[in-house]
Amino acid sequence: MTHALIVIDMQNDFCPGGALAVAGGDGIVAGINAEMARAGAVILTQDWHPAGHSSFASQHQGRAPMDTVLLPYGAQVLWPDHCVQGSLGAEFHADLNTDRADMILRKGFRPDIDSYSAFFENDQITPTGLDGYLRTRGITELDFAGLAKDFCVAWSALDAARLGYKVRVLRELCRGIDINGSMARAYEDLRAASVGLV
Ligand code: VGL
Ligand code: ZN
Repeated sequence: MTHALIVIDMQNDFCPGGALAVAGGDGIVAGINAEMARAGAVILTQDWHPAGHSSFASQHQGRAPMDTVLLPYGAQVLWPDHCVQGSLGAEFHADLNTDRADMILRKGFRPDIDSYSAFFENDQITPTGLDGYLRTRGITELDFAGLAKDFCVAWSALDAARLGYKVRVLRELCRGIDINGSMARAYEDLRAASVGLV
């Protein structure tokens, strides 16, 4: 078994009614559950921030959500408070089939650094451990689905390609935020990295 489905951040806060709602985010849950039946391994990621996380606009005087600031590791978009550890918003969507998951990977738990990608935090150096997990299981082919297409899904897929995995993004099983051209840029970057868009 060399294939895994990686489901990115299918959490209440990224679904309609949540703190950082992605339009139609809840509309892909059933399709993702169905896709799990075809997957060799299933891995879920969970955005998991401590209260007062540095990616929250509330922590930056005079800044609003969706502003970009410069943090020590580079540019960082500021978000509404979301996916706070232990909160209802951080829980997976109630209809997501979490029973099928071999592993749940939490990310974004360090107060001073955000982590869009499932592989590296936003400094693009600090590993989450997922690469080691996949390698030691002999998994080489990855399909990505989930939220948000232009941030955590795209960054994860790009890192996976860079790490040498055979990567596909299941376009219909993702939804995006699309701020400041982020969706067009994500598609450009994914195509340039030869990520399959299916
Ligand atoms: C995400 C913004 C902030 C995502 C997570 O899952 O795409 N986006 N935290
Ligand atoms: Zn986050």
